[in-house]
Amino acid sequence: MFSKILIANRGEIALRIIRSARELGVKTVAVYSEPDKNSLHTLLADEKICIGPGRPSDSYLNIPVIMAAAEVTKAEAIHPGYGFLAENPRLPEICGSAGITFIGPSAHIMRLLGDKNRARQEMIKAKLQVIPGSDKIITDIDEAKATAKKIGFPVILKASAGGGGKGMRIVRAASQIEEQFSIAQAEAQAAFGVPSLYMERFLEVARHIEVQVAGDGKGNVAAFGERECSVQRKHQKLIEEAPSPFIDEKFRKKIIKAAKDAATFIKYQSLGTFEFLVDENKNFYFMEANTRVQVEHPVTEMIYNVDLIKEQIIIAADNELSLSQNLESSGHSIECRINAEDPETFIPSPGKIDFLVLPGGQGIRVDTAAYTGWRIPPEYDSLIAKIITYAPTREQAAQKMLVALEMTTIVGIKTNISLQIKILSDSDFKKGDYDIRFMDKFFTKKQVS
Ligand code: MV4
Repeated sequence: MFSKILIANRGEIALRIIRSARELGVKTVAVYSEPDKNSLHTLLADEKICIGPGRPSDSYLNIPVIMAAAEVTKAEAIHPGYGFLAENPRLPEICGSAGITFIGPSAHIMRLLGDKNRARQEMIKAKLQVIPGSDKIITDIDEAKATAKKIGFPVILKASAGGGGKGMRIVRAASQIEEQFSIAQAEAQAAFGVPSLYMERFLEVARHIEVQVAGDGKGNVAAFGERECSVQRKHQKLIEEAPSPFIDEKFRKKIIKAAKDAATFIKYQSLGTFEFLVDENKNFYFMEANTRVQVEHPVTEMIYNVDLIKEQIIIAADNELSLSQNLESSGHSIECRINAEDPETFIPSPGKIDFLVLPGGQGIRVDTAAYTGWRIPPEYDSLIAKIITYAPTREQAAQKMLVALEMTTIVGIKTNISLQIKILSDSDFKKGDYDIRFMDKFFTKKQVS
């Protein structure tokens, strides 16, 4: 096992990684930007080192400075968390040449799955069902028109360098394809520096369901059950749960097998997530794969009684999967993301937390780096806490969440807690009767009432 690792991240995920590392007897180095001087990860790590100003590109995204911090502190490995450098193949590459272990997949796997068109083609080879679409990058408008005609409207144009909803355009009719293609190409070029687009048929009614995997890079893969992530707004997930209320045991076996086969096919290494769209008839289609630990990993941890971050560190240290390949889950877990933002306008609300009371008790977990007196810096995302509940049934986990949300007090900044309470109280949510259109419908319903 490593004796010391550096955490190239901040906030709740930095604390989450410190916790698992300490349980493994591994010392930690926190890196922080100037506005994060009083952030909790700098207080709880064994060592800390300032890596620059608040702007992400000057600190948490600055590879040379992070490598220098690892060398100065003699850290043997780097954990990137999520966001920031987590899916940048340059980091594992440079770690390799510096003799430092990157806690995550190889640069090769990252490039393969980070290119969403390439990932799609690779998953066809792995015999996964993908959404009907283009078989390569579409380079001009004539090709776009011909492909759309072949697969049928509505279609969706996606940036190959995108993912997570960035750089997508839905096209509902042939008359719009020329305009939408040009816009999407320009957007992809501006956002990612690459104009590459691919096309899929747009599924109007679908659920976003993802499967957690862990692999050793040698073809051994453990696949966990699914997470249901359809409650999202503008591609930001708000609530995740495991298992999905939509999935029965027979279907679960099929989707887990698909993810496991896919990860085995590419000899996946480290923690990863395979995302699927599931239609009304329970057809499931590979959408994209993420090569990092995800924000919503706790719901899987709760029902499988596993510490995924610990496993991720062990895989990186030993090149071996210590997990049993027959995993069993029980109960139900729900996660609500608490954001520092106006619950109606969604405008971020950074500032000082004057008073903070977090919920607790049986089956309640809070992953956060917030504390009374902390000033949330405006430079970073607005996620300030994740409340996670666990109970034998979905109804009990949801009831527990409602009480936990009501017993949470955050004074000084605006949060989305009141919105989360309304979602948990919604009759369709309570029934588990929702898909990716849920939040749009939810806001429409609210206008009417
Ligand atoms: C889709 C889709 C329907 N059809 N692709 C969104 C995030 C990124 N991972 C891909 N996403 C989607 N891809 C096809 N072919 C629906 C989504 C999607 C979505 C789209 C519009 C509005 C909200 C959405 C929420 C989740 C997924």
